Amino acid sequence: PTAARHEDAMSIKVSSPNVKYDDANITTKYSFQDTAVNVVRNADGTTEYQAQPVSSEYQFKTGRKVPKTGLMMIGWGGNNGTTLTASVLANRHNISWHNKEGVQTPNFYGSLVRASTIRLGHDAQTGKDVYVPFGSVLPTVHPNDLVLGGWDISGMTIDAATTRAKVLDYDLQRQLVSYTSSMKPLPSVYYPDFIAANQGERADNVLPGNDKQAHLEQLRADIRNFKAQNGLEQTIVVWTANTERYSQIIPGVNDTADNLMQAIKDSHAEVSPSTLFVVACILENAPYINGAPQNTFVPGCIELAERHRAFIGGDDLKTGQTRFKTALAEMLVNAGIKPLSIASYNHLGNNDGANLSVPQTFQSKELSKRGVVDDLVESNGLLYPRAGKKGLPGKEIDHCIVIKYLPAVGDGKVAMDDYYSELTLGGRNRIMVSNICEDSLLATPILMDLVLLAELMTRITYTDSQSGDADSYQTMYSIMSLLSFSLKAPLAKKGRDAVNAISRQRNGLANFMKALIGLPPNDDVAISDRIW
Ligand code: NAI
Ligand code: DG6
Repeated sequence: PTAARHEDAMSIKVSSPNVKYDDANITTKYSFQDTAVNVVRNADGTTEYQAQPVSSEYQFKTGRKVPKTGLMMIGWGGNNGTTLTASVLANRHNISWHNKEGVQTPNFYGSLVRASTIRLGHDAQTGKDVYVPFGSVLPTVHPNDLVLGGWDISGMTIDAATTRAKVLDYDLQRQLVSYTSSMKPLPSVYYPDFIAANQGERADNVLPGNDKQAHLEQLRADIRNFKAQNGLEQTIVVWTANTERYSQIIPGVNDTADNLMQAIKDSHAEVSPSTLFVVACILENAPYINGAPQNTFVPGCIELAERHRAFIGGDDLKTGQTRFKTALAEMLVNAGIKPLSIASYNHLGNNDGANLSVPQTFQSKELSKRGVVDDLVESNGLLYPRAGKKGLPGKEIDHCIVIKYLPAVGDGKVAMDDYYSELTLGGRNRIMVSNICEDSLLATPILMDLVLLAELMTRITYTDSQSGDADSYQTMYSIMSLLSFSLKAPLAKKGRDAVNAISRQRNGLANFMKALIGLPPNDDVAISDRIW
């Protein structure tokens, strides 16, 4: 038997003149309320904020039919790829297993979509808050239904790769073998210059030659074949392969869509494997998510995605240390306490750690881990004035990232953080946090969420035309910024701010979901609690 599905046992029906259900879609009218501000700097040195409430009217249409969906993992034979596979299979087949704690049963703990709730509203009788499972607000793919596949430069079948990963209890590994022994990753693109040399020994499953155009065609064919062989209506592709070094951004090579396509034809050295994959996905209309920190989405790639109205999302999974940081730093700054420095140490012993032990790949990870408090600093000009007092940090937090490879700790990454803050009257506050991550078990549900949400994004269309004319509906913008809750360095449209603060990310997503079923956002005004 398959594990119980909460959506089978409950449903949400919205009764409102702004909501229309038919067999195919939920159509809603949504009024987006915000405040437009003119900042006027007066000649006498004062500043006036001229604020005006504004509203914009939209109609959203969300497809109700969940398509048969495939998930192709790049790096399928790695720790995350094998653990995600195990999670889907264990849940799908309801496999229980023994470890030293006793009998374990599968679940989706750690998944925003499958294990968290959203406040729907208040109970009409008692006034108490009513919460519903996140995944029940709109139809989403059930992870048990995902058809799994992917690529790896290592040709190990998934049973052997699961053993290599050393993440799961042996009794679970053992029971998965009958499913995983026939799962073999497709040969992948391997350009050794982009990842650490210590990965070379596992690269026994690679596409021959150096012709990048031929590699692109092969990846496109792989996606098409996977779809056809499995009768899929949708396929999502995630990069859960090694962190690559940054690609150089070179005018004439990867700065525009046309230049990037030409650079692939020319097999230019700066076209990375991950960029080749995303180009293949854009051309095959398969949403692509980057679970690692490298700059896969070079400007030419973003332009190509925009041109094809294809969906892309990234970068880098927000799992342990960073998730905590974007919660704790937000709490401190929003409480008016000034973090002066954050020192973040990590040691880990899995293959990700081995790959990050060289400067080029470490730098990609360092950049993605270090940028995550920038928006908080930007938000509070009282704590972080543009120019710091002499000798003191101004518009910044001293923030250092250290990652060391320590094979003995395996997948149990140790993260240690020292938050050093300034209090009133010259006081100092120190919070030291230690976090043993079980990296892949944190990452797997997050990868799953990204896939489920990306698929949902493909079923949403909107119009700002008041007629709601069917022809006026268009798909969402190519960069899926609503995925940011699960990402360390959320990609944003050029000129827009990326949001890192975790409660803003979650509220944004939850309120967007509510808008799609015609409900107002949770604004926490809770008026009745305040006035009587
Ligand atoms: P891993 O090293 O165990 O797995 C990566 C897999 O990618 C390996 O099997 C490798 O053979 C394969 N690979 C390398 N280059 C490839 C290519 N060009 N094509 C196809 N396959 C390729 O790493 P793990 O722990 O699974 O992490 C995967 C990625 O996710 C890493 O980039 C890591 O930095 C990132 N990440 C992991 C998090 C975690 O908590 N586990 C959190 C955030 C990001
Ligand atoms: C060292 O931090 C290794 C990394 O791959 C991380 O384990 C991973 O990026 C998760 O990072 P975080 O900061 O979300 O725990």
